[in-house]
Amino acid sequence: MITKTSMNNTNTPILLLFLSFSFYTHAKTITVGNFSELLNGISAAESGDTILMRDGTYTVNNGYGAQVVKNNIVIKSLSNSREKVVVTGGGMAGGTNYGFWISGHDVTIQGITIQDVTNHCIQTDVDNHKLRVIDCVLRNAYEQLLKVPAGTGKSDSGLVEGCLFEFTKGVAENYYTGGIDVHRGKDWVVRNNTFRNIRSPGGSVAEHAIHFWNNSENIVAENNLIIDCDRGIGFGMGNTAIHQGGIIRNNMIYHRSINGTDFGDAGICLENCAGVNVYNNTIFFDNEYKGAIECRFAGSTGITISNNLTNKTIWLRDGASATLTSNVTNAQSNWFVSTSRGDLHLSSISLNSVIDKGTPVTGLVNDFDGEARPQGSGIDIGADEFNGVSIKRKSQKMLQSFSSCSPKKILFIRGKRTGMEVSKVAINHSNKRFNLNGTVISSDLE
Ligand SMILES: [Ca+2]
Ligand SMILES: [Ca+2]
Repeated sequence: MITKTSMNNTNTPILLLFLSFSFYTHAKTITVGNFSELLNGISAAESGDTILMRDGTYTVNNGYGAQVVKNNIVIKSLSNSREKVVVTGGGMAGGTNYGFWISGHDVTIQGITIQDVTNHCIQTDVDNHKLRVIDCVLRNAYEQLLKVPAGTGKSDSGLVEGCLFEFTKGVAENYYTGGIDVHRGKDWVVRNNTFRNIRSPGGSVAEHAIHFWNNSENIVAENNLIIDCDRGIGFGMGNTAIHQGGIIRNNMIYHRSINGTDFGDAGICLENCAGVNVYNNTIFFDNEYKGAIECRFAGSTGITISNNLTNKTIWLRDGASATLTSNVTNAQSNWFVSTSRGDLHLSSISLNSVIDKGTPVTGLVNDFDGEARPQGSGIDIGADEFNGVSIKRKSQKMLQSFSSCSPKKILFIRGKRTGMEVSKVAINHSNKRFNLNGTVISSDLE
């Protein structure tokens, strides 16, 4: 059932006249437990209200989805467990258009899963402002998972943070799909999200995991993990309207080698983009595609590409220009913790090639993990700032040593990340022992 809780619940009669007014001016919470209650809750909500969704499955039963037309509404899970609060349609060919269709401004969707719909898990109306999608799962839509269509103005100040976008069977239903697809976006931040398997099954390449295209400006895409998607991050599209400004940094993008049909394409693609800064991303492809980062068309000017770590080309094509600084494009698999798992954190094997080898960039203050940069003597190339104690046991050598580590560092043994955090390291070369956190754990030092 639906329950409403006002922030004002005093029973003092003399104040009732005033409270009847303040009741409607104070935010309230509305708790719901199924899709019909969710629709009723959204209908009853006013600006500033929060709808709390109990754990459970919310089966879309109106063939369309939940429409949010009022401004300043929060819809979130009561438990903050996004896998336990599931809004589901009837499948990608099941006739349910959306999970949520949003024309209200300043709307937050948080801590829930939205899946198995025909069009989009979430779609806004045109010229939408301040959409926030936080800690959600968007999976299995026939078209793009999150869609912001083109109007005449801009859809501005959106935030997509900490979400998972995926196709659970490893590939999409058709090529006309993508992760985040925003037209005429301005001042959006897309950070700390994971994208998996946004891949075309045939016909043509799928859209990007993150795509801000015609007439977008000042977009920040940072600290995202993108695995096995046809295209990673795209600003602009085609040789038409210019995408202005923005930053793409600290993202990890991996694509495995796939037998059979695969449309693997660029990791980062700028098409007719002006003044975009692309720095400290890590891109590793085990497939055959040649371009890790691509800039296209003569409208692509004023672009800087710095400190990126790839095993594929940075490709300026079709008349594009860019300034390239301190990029490394010959990364090897063993420079990373585990390419097969898409874990592109640095291993100690990369020490001589990329660690402390980067160029300082204004605004670069942390890494993919949110850890402060620089660690050691300089910025590391790529998305990960190495924060480890590296020990090669069999070779009888210490690559680095620390008498104390603040903050804690991760222990690497022979280039592999262990689960051990190290706060204190002592090395005794006379008795061939080293001591981690007060415990002697090895005697094979020389
Ligand atoms: Ca460093
Ligand atoms: Ca790190």
